[in-house]
Amino acid sequence: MNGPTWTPTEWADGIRRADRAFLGRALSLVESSLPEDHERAAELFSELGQSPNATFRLGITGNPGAGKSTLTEALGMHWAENGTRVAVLAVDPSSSLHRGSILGDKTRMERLSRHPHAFIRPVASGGQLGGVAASTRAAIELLEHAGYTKILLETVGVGQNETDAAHYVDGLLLLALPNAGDEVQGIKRGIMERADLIAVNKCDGSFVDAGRRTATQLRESLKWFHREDGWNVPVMQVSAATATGIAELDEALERYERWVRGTGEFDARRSAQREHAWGEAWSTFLAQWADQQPEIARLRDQARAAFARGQNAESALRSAFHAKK
Ligand SMILES: Nc1nc2c(ncn2[C@@H]2O[C@H](COP(=O)(O)OP(=O)(O)OP(=O)(O)O)[C@@H](O)[C@H]2O)c(=O)[nH]1
Ligand SMILES: [Mg+2]
Repeated sequence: MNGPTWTPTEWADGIRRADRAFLGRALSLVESSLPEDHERAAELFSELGQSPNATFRLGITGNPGAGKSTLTEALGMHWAENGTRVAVLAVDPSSSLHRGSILGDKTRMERLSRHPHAFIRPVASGGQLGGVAASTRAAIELLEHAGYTKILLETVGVGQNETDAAHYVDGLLLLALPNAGDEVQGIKRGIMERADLIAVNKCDGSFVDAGRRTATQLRESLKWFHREDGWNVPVMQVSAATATGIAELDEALERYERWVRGTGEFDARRSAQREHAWGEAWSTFLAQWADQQPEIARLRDQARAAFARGQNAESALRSAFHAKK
């Protein structure tokens, strides 16, 4: 990334002041696919030190069109108006193809994006060095160093490895929709199992009754899932568009946060996520480092040639590296 050459200390001070220019550039560094940008980011992180723990990271998931962006704005506004500093990361799988849907989301979060207590950042879902999970985690840490205490992560990727929100959030909110039939909507079992809270959105106008019925159905189906940690997943009824039920949702979230911190589950999740981060960082680092060692690169090329001739990849690598000719 080109641009001003700030020293790591200047960078870190800029981040701590939540200077938007510094923050924006630092976020681009961690999203970059250039190794030299990652070197600069690594320097910045070592200057920043350990990230604050008193933050809450909430993932918002749900089928396309469930109202994730609208709810992100409504909840974000609720927090920002109460003096909480809130940052939004919108992970959108389609953004690596074209930026269209991100722009759509941005305009939908128009009020929040103008709020002085808020910061909104679209996250592209491809091309980052070390993968989406690594750059999203780094982005979250930067935002926390900048003093944002609530981090909202809009994602559609629950259950998929790369964009899996479980790798970086403290709580997951699933958005459902009122539905008239008796079948519970096409929400995958895996997502139901992972949600810490469920909100039936669009409970407004003619959907209020259907929303209430859907909430009851969802509560019924939750009985079939056994949560080992004993948390009772609340099912809320909200309307993101009219900001109805948002204060109640916030209360439920506070209850959840108190519970998750109180049981030690919060720390357990964060350290499991850190372990995961370590694994990813180690593989990325190792691969880059190894490519720079002439002897290793020579054996890699030898294996690659065998692979090109039709040998199985792993067997080609194993024979090249064991043979060490
Ligand atoms: N009636 C009603 N419409 C809503 C509500 N929330 C969102 N919508 C509408 O539903 C549509 C989709 O909302 P979004 O917030 O973009 O949904 P999303 O889940 O972010 O969608 P993707 O990011 O594309 O998956 C928009 O037209 C919204 O205006 C609500 O509470 N009530
Ligand atoms: Mg959206």
